[in-house]
Amino acid sequence: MIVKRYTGKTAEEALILAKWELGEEAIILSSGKARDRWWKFWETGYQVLVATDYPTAKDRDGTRVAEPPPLPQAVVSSLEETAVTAYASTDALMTEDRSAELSQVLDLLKGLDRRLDRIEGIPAGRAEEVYDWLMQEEVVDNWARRLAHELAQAEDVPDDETLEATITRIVADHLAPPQPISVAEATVVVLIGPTGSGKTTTIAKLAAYFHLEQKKSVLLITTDTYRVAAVEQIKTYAEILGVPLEVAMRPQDIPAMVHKNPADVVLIDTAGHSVNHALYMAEIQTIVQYAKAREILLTLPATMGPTTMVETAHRLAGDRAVKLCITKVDEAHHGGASVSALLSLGWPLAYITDGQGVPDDIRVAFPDTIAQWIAKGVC
Ligand SMILES: Nc1nc2c(ncn2[C@@H]2O[C@H](COP(=O)(O)OP(=O)(O)OP(=O)(O)O)[C@@H](O)[C@H]2O)c(=O)[nH]1
Ligand SMILES: [Mg+2]
Repeated sequence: MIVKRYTGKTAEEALILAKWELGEEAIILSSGKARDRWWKFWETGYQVLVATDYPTAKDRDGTRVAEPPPLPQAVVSSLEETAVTAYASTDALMTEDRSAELSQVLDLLKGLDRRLDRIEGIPAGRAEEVYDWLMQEEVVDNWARRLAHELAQAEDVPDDETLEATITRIVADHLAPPQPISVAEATVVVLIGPTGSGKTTTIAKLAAYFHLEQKKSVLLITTDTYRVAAVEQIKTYAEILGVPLEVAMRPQDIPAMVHKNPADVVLIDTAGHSVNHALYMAEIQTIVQYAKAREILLTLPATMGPTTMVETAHRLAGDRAVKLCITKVDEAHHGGASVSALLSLGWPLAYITDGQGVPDDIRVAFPDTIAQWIAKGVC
C-alpha cells in the first residue's frame, strides 16, 4: 500500500493532485488544514492523506508506465500562483532592510542585559553606591563593576569611611605613583600626541618649569613645519622664556642641533596628525631614533572618549615605553574617561594640564589627585 500526503490551496486542489498521481482508486485517509512549515511559510491550505493498493502512474524505479491525464487548468493556474507568491515573499525577505529594527532590538537587549547584570551582578550596600557613583562619573562599566566587586570582597573597610574617601582610596590603589620627567642627568624628551592635544603648550609649560624654577638649561626643537604658524607659536614661547629654539626640517638634522646647543633638557615638539596617517607614524619613529630620546611624553586630551584614548595611545606609542600627560582636564565634564583609560593602559602618568596658562596650568599627577577627580568631580 502507498500512503501519501498532498497539499493544495483548497481541499479539492489537494484531492485532484492526489488522484492525478495515484489514480481514481485512491482512498482518502484524512483531510484538513495543512500544517505550516517554517521553511515553506507560504504552504498554508489543505492537505489530504491518501492511500492506494494499485500501482501508481510511476512504477517503483520511477519510470512512467502510463501517462496520467493532464492536470485541470484551474489547478495548474493555482499552482503557478502559489509559486509566484512564494518567490515574491522570499525576495521580499532577502531584500527588505531590517537593520534598523534589528539594531533597535539589539539595543533593547543590551539595555536589558545591563539592567539584569546590575540587579544580579552588583553587590548591595557601599559597593552599589560606589558603582553608581563611578557610572555617573562616566567610568566605563567593566572598571566600575570591578572596583565595586573588589570593595565588596575587601575585609578591612572602615565603617565610618565616607563615600568620597572610599572612592578616592579604591581608585588611587589602582594607579601607580607619578613619573615626572627626570632631569637629574641630561635628557631629551619628545612630545607626541594627536592633533591639538596640547603638545606645544605643554612644552612651553615644561620649559618654563625647568628653566625658571629648576634653573636648568633648556633647548627647544620643533619638527612641526607643516602647520602654518606652528613655528611662530613655539618661537614666541622660546623668546619669552629666553631659551634657544631650533627648527628641524628633517629628523636627520636633530643630532647636530643637540650637539650645537648643549642643554640639560631638550624638548622636541612634533606635528599633530591623525593616527591613521601612516607617514606621520613613521616620522615619529624617525624623530625618536635621531633624537636618541630618553623620554617620550604622550599628550592625550581628557575630552577624548576612553576607547579612543586607549586606541590612540597604543597606536602612537607602538612598542615604545611612553609616559602619559593628560591635557585639558579643565575641559572634561567628567574624569571617568581618562581614569578608565589610565586604568586600562596601566602606563605611567607624568602630568596633568588643566588650562591654557603658561607656565601655571600643569601638575604632577599623583594618584590621589586623579582619584579625587572621580570622587569629588573636580581635579
Ligand atoms: N583648556 C585647555 N586648553 C589647553 C590645554 N593645553 C593646551 N590647550 C589649548 O589647546 C589648543 C591646542 O594646543 P597646542 O599646544 O597648540 O596643541 P598641539 O598638540 O601642539 O597642536 P598641533 O601641533 O596642532 O597638533 C590651544 O588653544 C591651547 O591653548 C589645557 O590643559 N587646557
Ligand atoms: Mg603643536
